[in-house]
Amino acid sequence: MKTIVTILSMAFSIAVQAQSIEKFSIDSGGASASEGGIQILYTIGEVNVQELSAGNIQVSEGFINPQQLLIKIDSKLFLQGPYNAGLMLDGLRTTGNIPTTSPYADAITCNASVFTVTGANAIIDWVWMEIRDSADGTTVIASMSALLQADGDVVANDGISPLIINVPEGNYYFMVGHRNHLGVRTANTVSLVGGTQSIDLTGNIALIEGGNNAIANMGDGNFALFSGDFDGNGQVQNSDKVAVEILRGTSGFSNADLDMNSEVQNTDIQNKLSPNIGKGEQFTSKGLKLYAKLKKNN
Ligand SMILES: [Ca+2]
Ligand SMILES: [Ca+2]
Repeated sequence: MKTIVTILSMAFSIAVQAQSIEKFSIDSGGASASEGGIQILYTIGEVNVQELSAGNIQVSEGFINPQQLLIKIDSKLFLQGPYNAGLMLDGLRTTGNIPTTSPYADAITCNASVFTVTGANAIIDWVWMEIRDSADGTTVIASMSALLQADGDVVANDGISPLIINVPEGNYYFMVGHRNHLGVRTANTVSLVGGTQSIDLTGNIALIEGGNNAIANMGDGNFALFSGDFDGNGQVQNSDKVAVEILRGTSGFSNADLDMNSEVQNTDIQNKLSPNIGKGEQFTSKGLKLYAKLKKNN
């Protein structure tokens, strides 16, 4: 809209100068203007491709390109590993072990200063978000890394703002994943339109595909993504346990650190992996998780 108005304004400005006619502006709501044998009629959204000329005046009209609305997603989720009484513990942050580069495929970065925030908005870790096709819940339309706050808010890489996604307005499945937790997908499509859309995955199990098989009931009204998927294959299995066992005693940013306190310990296995063996993601990820980048040795 802005483009065509500008073109028309410029064209008419030229005409005005050539004809020495008093200047005036064309508003953006649709109107008509005429001078020197040329009449311009326009409405917003109208496609009108033609050349107009009279004497030395020439006006070109073209396509109006619709501007895509920005969609903001204000989502919320909990991870079972660091979950503690309505918040998540930020042990990775306090030990300086969250990388400024996302571990997922897009490898976006953040400023280290986002990790200085404490309390409910302290950053816990990176998570992965996908917008999937309404006609096929396995087809990914858009995806991105995001940061997770202690109170469950999923934010952009500035540590504060809602995520902004670049997709046409419409209905989509929404999926969230984490490097050592089982991802979840919405049971139904979510309507995404311009403005900020709230998608809270912490308190209503009916929103989650697979219900109780997909997400852990924390017993206090909140639900959290199952911990224990060390190798990121979408299932918590004995093979995850075996792999974590040999990493006990190591520290840092590790998929084996299931409670996310920066240490790989027996408690990670006993409390955050073994109880979940047999659990699996309740949506199709087409084999290995597309979002998993970290492998066994991390
Ligand atoms: Ca696994
Ligand atoms: Ca741990």
